[in-house]
Amino acid sequence: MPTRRHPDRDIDADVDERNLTVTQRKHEAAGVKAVMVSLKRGLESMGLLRTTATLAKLNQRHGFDCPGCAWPEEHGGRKLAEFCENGAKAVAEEATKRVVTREFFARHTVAELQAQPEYWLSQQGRLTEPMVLRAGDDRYRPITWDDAYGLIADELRALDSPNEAVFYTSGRTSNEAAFLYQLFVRCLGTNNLPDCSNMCHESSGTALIDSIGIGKGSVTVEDLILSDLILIAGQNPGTNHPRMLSILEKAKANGAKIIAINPLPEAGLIRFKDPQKVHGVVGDGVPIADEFVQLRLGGDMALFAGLGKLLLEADDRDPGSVVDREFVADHTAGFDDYERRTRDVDLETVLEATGIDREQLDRVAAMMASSQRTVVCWAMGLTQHKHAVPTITEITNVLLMRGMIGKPGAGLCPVRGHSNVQGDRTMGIWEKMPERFLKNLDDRFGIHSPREHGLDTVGAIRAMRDGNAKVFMAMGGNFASATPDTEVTEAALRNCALTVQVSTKLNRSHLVHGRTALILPSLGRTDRDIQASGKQMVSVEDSMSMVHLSRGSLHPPSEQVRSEVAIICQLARTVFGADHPVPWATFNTDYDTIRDAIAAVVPGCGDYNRKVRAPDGFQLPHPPRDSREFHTATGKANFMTYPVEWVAVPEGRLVLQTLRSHDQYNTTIYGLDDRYRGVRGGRRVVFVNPADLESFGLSDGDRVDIVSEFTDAEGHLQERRAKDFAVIAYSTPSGNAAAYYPETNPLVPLDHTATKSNTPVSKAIVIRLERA
Ligand SMILES: Nc1nc2c(c(=O)[nH]1)N[C@H]1C(S)=C(S)[C@@H](COP(=O)(O)OP(=O)(O)OC[C@H]3O[C@@H](n4cnc5c(=O)[nH]c(N)nc54)[C@H](O)[C@@H]3O)O[C@H]1N2
Ligand SMILES: Nc1nc2c(c(=O)[nH]1)N[C@H]1C(S)=C(S)[C@@H](COP(=O)(O)OP(=O)(O)OC[C@H]3O[C@@H](n4cnc5c(=O)[nH]c(N)nc54)[C@H](O)[C@@H]3O)O[C@H]1N2
Ligand SMILES: [Mo]
Repeated sequence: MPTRRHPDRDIDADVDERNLTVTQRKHEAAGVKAVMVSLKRGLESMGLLRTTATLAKLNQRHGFDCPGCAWPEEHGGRKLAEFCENGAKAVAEEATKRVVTREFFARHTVAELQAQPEYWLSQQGRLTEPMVLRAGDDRYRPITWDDAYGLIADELRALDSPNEAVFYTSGRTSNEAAFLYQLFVRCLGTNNLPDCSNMCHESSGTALIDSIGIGKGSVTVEDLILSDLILIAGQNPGTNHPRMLSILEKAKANGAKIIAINPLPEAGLIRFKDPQKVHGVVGDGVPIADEFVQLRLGGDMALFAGLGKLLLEADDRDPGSVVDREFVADHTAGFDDYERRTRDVDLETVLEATGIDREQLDRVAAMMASSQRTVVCWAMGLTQHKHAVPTITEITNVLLMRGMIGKPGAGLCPVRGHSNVQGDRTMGIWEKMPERFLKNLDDRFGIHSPREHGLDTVGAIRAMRDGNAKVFMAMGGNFASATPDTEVTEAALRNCALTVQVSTKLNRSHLVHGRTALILPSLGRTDRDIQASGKQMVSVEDSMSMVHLSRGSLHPPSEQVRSEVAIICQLARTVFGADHPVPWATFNTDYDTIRDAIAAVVPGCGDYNRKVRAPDGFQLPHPPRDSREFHTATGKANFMTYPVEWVAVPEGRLVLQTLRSHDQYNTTIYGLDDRYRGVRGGRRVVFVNPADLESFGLSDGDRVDIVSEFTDAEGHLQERRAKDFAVIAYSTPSGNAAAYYPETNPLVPLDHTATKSNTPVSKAIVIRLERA
């Protein structure tokens, strides 16, 4: 087994953005180029043998789950390695032979590292041993694991209440680790379990729980293939869920029509070349979208309200042809109210809010009216708006009216981000888990879980800012960079007595720290995990509720790196002592024992150890999908109505969305190119409609500061500034701009969150551009 390189120097990462070039944006995604890119990247950081060995195990039945995204495999599809460019990048990032050692930390003060961009930090390689930054010291020093656990235990004991501690989770954590983490936190006595989902699909969960009684999507991959119409709203699958494209291509081959709803003409929605098929290699690619609805940011709620009205009118012309009366009568509540309100929708308002023309609205309505099997897919373009929850509710209303839930080929498809973000929730990572789960937990272990709701991500930042939370621990992720209002968040983290980061790679959250700070290096998905009883495996849940095993096989970056499970168990033993009702030592020894506990506690997970070992794993129950049962307050699926909202653009201003380039995984930057959008060698760019540029007297390539404007809770006008961006004339609706996350997170106001879900509004920030 090849060992990892221990460099005595830093890894070069070209972070000079002065070589920025902009070319034509790409119309198609994937193709041979993508495969070449992925192999090259693997070769550079993993070496040839390791690259072939690793990519061959990706998403295989006996391999590991891709840490790239939560898109599922097809049934039986896990026999063949299916990989995509961005999955390979995610793997290479973790499986890299580069390492960050104690010598690295000795060479650099924290202040020096702070001056490095995120890209440089992640390029240094895998973390190899626990490090501590003590109060007053200028750099991280090695610490033993036992001393690290002791330090955390001391700080936790010093708190007046367990509610002064916050435990964040990012969505890569396995089901086993997530289950133990929430158990540890609830044994401590708090529900402060914010997670990345709070910034991601929280709005989907919130809307769907009210409407259909479960916060998860109602379709499988097979449903997509069977559907005759797929709407893709607010999602860029070519970059963020590339494997979804091959399913879309299959659906298209079966005759499905696809409607892309997006302010930007994203590559992949327009054309896709399948690298595993010959015609993808030589041909022009298959045009994916039959209709491209280039709507204004935040126009989706109005769009679906308008479509609802047109569908009701189509039903008037041919009663029963559009509204599924039987489904509505048997399975839903609130239709009359919905119908009355939707008939009143003003189509002029819809056209203004969306910026599309009446002909296109009619065309889309006609496609929906004649469809027998409709799926609607969505991601961050819908969830990160102030009116995200009502928007997703409106989409649900339209599908309910048409009886498109709980039948083959139709349904709701929120496409999740992190590879196990959905599983973490199932396992109890939520600041407000339902009573049934908590009671099961208490019964199984003889503990008393707290019932008072805990802090979500935004709540946690406020609590740390105000001195109400003093210990911050993160199971993965990069809290400092991923959260909104960077300046405020960084000050909040610095306000803590202790910050603890369980991580695989160096990131900014290690450098924005409390009075004392710990870095605890953990194994990743690709690493082999050996405990006292032998080799361990973990399990994950994908975007469509399929649960399956994942087995890493690579040699870990050092002997000192621990699994997340081991870290939690050892910490719990230090905090609670050996005499505790939870068998932490046993859990650590054999992960099957954790799965037995999961089977007893988590609804739908009975007989977990056996079911998860089936070749393709097993699917968690989903009452609406399985049997058209809706566990809501009314016992039916609810039509819910909210006043139609959209995003107005103030005079002389723009509304900015923050999004991902083709060369990053959230805050981990792989490189400075966004090939599909034609940007090379730089990330500090802002995409603006050419007419807007002209009206501001700016031209393509000019340097600007982006200044966001908002009113705070006291009604005062506030500003935030992100400096020195190049403007790029781009196809985006007039009044709308786009720039990359996390560079623009300083512009997102902390208190600017979605109604009901409290998700930061990362897709609609009012800005002005100032010449730099
Ligand atoms: N390679 C790679 N894969 C990833 C990630 C990654 O960073 N890199 N991140 C993972 C994670 S955690 C997540 S959550 C997903 C994110 O997956 P996406 O949601 O695809 O990610 P974003 O880049 O935020 O893209 C948002 C899309 O919505 C569009 N949009 C923005 N506002 C609106 C709007 O108001 N209406 C409509 N209709 N469209 C809008 C944007 O133009 C863009 O196409 O991807 C996951 N997969
Ligand atoms: N402005 C703006 N902000 C956003 C978004 C946006 O669209 N716009 N998107 C939001 C969304 S959708 C999300 S999901 C969040 C993402 O927020 P996070 O999940 O917090 O961020 P990531 O960048 O995915 O975290 C990367 C870090 O996780 C660690 N890591 C990776 N794998 C593992 C592992 O297996 N174990 C452990 N312990 N650590 C690991 C590495 O150290 C790496 O540096 O950001 C949100 N923030
Ligand atoms: Mo996400």
